[in-house]
Amino acid sequence: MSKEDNQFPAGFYWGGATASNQSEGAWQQDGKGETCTDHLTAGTKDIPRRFTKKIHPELVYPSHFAVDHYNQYENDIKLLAEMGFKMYRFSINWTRIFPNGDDEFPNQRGLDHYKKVINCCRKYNIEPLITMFHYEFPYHLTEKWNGWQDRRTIDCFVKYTTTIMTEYQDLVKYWLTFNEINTPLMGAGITISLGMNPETEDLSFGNANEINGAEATKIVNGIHNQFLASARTVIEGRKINPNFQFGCMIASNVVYPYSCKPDDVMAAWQQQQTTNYYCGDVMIRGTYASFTKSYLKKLNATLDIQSDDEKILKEGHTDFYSFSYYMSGCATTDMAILNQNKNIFSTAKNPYLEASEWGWQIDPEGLRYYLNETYNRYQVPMIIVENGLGAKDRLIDGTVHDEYRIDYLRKHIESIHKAIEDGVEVMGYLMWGCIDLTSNSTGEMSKRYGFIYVDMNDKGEGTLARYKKDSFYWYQKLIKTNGTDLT
Ligand code: BGP
Repeated sequence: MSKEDNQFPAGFYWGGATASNQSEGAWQQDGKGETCTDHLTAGTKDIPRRFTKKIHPELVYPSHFAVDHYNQYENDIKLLAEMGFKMYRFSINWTRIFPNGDDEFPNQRGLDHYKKVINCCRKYNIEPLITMFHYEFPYHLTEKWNGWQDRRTIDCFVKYTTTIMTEYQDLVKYWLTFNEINTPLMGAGITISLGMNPETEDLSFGNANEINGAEATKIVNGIHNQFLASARTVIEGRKINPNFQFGCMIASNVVYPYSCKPDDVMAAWQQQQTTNYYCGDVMIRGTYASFTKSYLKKLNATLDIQSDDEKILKEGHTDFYSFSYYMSGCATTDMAILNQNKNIFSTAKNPYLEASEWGWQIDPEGLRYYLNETYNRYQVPMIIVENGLGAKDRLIDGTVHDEYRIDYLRKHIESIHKAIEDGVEVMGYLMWGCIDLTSNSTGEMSKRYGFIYVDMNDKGEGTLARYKKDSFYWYQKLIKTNGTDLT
């Protein structure tokens, strides 16, 4: 691609993303309460993370230490600024503001902390993008009401979001209400996202086809309550500052038919509808998709829609579409193929694609496809808020030669450029885990994404020193040239 061809729109938001529970550590500092994620042990690719009701000192809980971003944010944001970041996405941890989720008054130390973080971004002309909920559910509300199963959780969430929107009304413009709101429908996040049934949590995904009956009813109603909480947040937010912009956040699921057999084509189409559009439609259009009835029937689930719900959803829809993109998969009705080749999102492996060390199949073309597909449906600005390669890095002489990561990012960014040429309105690109952090699915520190290496191992041991990888300088150059120099 020649340099002239590779122009990104002026004002394009280049940057990166993190989440409180995976980067901050300091899990009990300054009056923070416990989240469900604080109860998850570390796992590996083959050993699932476990939820423990009690915290056992001999076990490893990654969120307790992470990379100490809570105390090191100033230096970290300075490094992001050195790369030329235009936007930084991070989450506010609900339990730093309301430690139990249902407290009468907010925790001032939590509010002060995030004000400092936001001001630090502003100092470097970095636009903050705040995720209000990124798998940081107050454990107290899990014990009290089984999380999002209970409608009273909606009021608690709206109180929390109204508090932070009021507090930061002149400092923040862009907000995401719920991270990857659709993951429970893909078989993960029942505890960390919905705050339900801790003992059954399985973050290895892959069991979406088994969700049915009473379990499915709980999930669809839990998500419905999150839809309402999001919509009410948007409605309240617009009163606080009419310039606020709200985004949905969907874990994108690109599903190809495994073969051209019509059954496979239909299976792929249906999976894309139910995993992407079921939530996307409510969040962007403010209404449930037409296929909802047949989908609920298939799940044997009943959705409890009450009198004002539809009006609230309609009024509180979000303004832009954000999503994470890591991989694609294939759909087939042939259970032998599916079970033999199962991919992370209950899909079959694509024989044409390579995979990361964790089995996530790398497919830059799928990103162009997804951007086009989704934009055609919603016609609202889109932003990629997570994308990247989790890999084992080797620190040699104070740096990491991560050409594999540069190669991954380059191909995905080229694909975004093609989508822009196709006519898709793309606001920005935020690389996931711009500074190394703990993995969500496995809890490992050794699954690294960052431009910045952090000296910390899977057990939480290390100096926490930060080192710039080769990709750091590559991204710096790319931002400086607004995407024209991808070499
Ligand atoms: C998304 C989550 C992130 C992040 C990312 C990478 O699902 O929103 O929190 O962790 O996936 O996944 P992992 O950390 O498992 O490699």
